[in-house]
Amino acid sequence: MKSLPYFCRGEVVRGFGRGSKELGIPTANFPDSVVEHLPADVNTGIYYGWACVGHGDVHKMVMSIGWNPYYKNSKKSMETHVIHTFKEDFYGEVLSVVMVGYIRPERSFDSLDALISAINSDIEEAKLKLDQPEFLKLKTDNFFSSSSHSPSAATTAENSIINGH
Ligand code: ADP
Ligand code: RBF
Ligand code: MG
Repeated sequence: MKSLPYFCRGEVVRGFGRGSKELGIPTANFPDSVVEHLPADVNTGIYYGWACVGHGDVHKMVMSIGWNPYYKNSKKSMETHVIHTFKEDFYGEVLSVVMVGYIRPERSFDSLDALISAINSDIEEAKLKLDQPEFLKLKTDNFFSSSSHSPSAATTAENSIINGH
């Protein structure tokens, strides 16, 4: 995938509310504007990379892009689970991410438990992969310390400038 690493940011919006309640794995959803800017070669599926909320610390993340076949969503989503325990929700804040690698395609499962196990193995794989020097260096990329982290900047025309790499 020649578009990786792929940098983007956007305001965290409300999704279906299923991540934390049903799965125990919250996912911060990006608005449509961010989803629509994805390059054509960034396929749907599960990715790993780095993420930061507002001006906060950079953490490991896993991201799901697509239609959640287990739930048969009609709308394409881009949802990030940040591998960190936050004290509070961060709806309305700006989430900055860099996607660095691809894990697997999205698929359906026979049970909710099977989906949860798959997500937990994705998290373990992401943790290991991101410790490799080539990926670790992106954690300190200037992208995460640049100034355009305000919700207004991220939701307006600036998306066309800040998405991409
Ligand atoms: P929604 O369907 O609205 O996205 P979720 O159940 O997926 O609801 O929960 C996502 C929300 O949980 C995020 O928008 C964020 O505010 C909060 N949250 C708390 N901890 C995390 C985390 N580690 N990763 C992602 N989101 C988190
Ligand atoms: N949903 C699916 O339907 N199939 C999947 O294979 C799948 N894999 C996921 C992997 C990760 C790492 C994450 C964070 C989410 C995944 N999801 C998948 C999305 C999940 O169904 C979604 O986060 C919840 O429905 C909450 O919106
Ligand atoms: Mg979510």
